Amino acid sequence: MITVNDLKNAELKGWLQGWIDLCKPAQVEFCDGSEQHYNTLCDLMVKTGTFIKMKYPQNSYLARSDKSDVARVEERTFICAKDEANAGVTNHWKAPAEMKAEFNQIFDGCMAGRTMYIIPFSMGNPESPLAKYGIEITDSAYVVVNMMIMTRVSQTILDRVDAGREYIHAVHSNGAPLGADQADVPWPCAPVEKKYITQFPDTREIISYGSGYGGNALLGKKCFALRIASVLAKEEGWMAEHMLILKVTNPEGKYKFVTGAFPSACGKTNLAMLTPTLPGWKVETVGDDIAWMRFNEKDGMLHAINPEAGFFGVAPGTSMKSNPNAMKTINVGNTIFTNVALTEDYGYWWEDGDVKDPGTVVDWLRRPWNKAWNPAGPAAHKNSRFTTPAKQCPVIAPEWESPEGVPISAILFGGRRKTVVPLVNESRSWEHGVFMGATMSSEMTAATLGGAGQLRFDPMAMLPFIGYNVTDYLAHWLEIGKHPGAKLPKIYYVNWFRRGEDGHFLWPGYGDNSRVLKWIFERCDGTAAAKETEIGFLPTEDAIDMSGLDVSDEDKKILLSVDKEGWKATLPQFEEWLNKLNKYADQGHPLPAEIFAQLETLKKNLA
Ligand code: SAT
Ligand code: MN
Repeated sequence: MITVNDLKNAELKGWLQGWIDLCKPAQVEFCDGSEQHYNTLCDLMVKTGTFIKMKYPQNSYLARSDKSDVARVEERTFICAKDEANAGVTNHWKAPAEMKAEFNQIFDGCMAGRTMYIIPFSMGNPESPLAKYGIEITDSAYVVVNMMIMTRVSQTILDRVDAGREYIHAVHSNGAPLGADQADVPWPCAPVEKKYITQFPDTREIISYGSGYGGNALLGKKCFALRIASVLAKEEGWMAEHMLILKVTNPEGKYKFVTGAFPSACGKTNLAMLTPTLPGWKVETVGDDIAWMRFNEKDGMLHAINPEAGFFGVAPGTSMKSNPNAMKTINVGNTIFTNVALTEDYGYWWEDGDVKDPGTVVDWLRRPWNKAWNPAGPAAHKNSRFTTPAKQCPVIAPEWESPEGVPISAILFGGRRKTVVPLVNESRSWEHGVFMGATMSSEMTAATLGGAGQLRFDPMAMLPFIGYNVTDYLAHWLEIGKHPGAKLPKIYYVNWFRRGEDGHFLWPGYGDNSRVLKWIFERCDGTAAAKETEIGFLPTEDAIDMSGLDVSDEDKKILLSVDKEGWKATLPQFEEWLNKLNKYADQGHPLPAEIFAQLETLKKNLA
């Protein structure tokens, strides 16, 4: 086992030793990414009670979190840029020096009685020119094994960093030191008001304290691959986006790659692994959450890589009906379940899965649970997750680890809109597409603050993930559109969630979304028909393949037409939103004039 003293890189050594001196762990352990280390850590967690070994699927474990530590905590997430205007209206901000001073106190001794793990990892195939490396320090074995699934961890990466390769500095602690006579708990963490998820864009650092859950602690994911990467992408002329990547192949064997940005709970993972209902069409998966895209100078196209190596998917609602390929991926084994229910025979269970009534199970709060007892809450937490290797997915695209990435022909944006927004709408231009992304929105339900009919905006599905001012982010999107010699992807706004007056879904969704993908595929080839409307190019009535589909003519019409009055009524909300983004205009962060110009065009078209 290597130690800090074996390293040659003075910067790396100094950084690690600084954190060791501050955190005061009982021991330090380097991670080499080996199966042996993975198994050792899993066995250790079974002994300490963090993990339960499951009987099914094979080589899989269940973890149950503290009940206060179940999701990303946006109100405790900060962009520590030089000044507040650099963080912009979509982020919480703290001054870097202040934050560091506070960390010097709260990290002092925070790993007492615990092991500090050092994880060298790569986002993307380590041999890809689009990949970036990181080192995460953590006191959580749970984080180590999840990082081993979600990223590429290896000794080679440590060797390359030691030899001087650039890396992102990431530090995580559960914030629960263990006293000499203190009994441990299965899921150590700090109370919500002591949690901090911080990004320092100027020094490319991530420091996370107090939470062991998901994106709070697996720092390669949202913290690195989106918040920090979005800053790097702006500086270096590429894009880090909250997008799935899929490959769609037509019956003649011709294929294209498409990315899609959707807010959470809009079925991104399902779309990425879709089983087409159209005969002869095929969809394969490159990624389900994050895309890094860069211009390829040979073909002028944006090429995308999936920086991740696994899926961290929401369990409830995943079933053989909603996403058979995700179920098959999980069932290969080697999966970590977090906060799902445990069946009597040590298998998994969650709401809206394949088994309707599991009998008596142990719920995520470790209590006996049975449907017949009318329990107060669900057996699986609604943000319960599976962590599973992408390579196990039966429809993983052969190109998914391609070093040069996959050429992107189309970008999809979409939200959840019951009204107004048609099934699919092609942007007139890149700039118009950027406007569509900037005004991406979903309806709030009556239960959400703000009430029904109000829109919740989520630009490019990046609201909590843009590591700098959102206006500069939109300017960067426009800048990408001006890349010399670029063959830009076409941009589409899709809406699977339109409803009729009586509330029924107009569109079946799931595998039938392949019909929309087919139209987009053929638009990219210039062979599918469209009509120009006030809001963009919509499919003509018969341009979308509706063969064998049980949708009434009346519903088809609504799905493929422009609700002019509805759009007009939306305009004031668009305008209010864009003005809100523009808060730091006079501090050097104006919303690009082009975005306002697009709003004016839309107004004029609808007048
Ligand atoms: O917890 S994660 O940020 O990794 C997943 C999510 O919230 O989208
Ligand atoms: Mn996501």
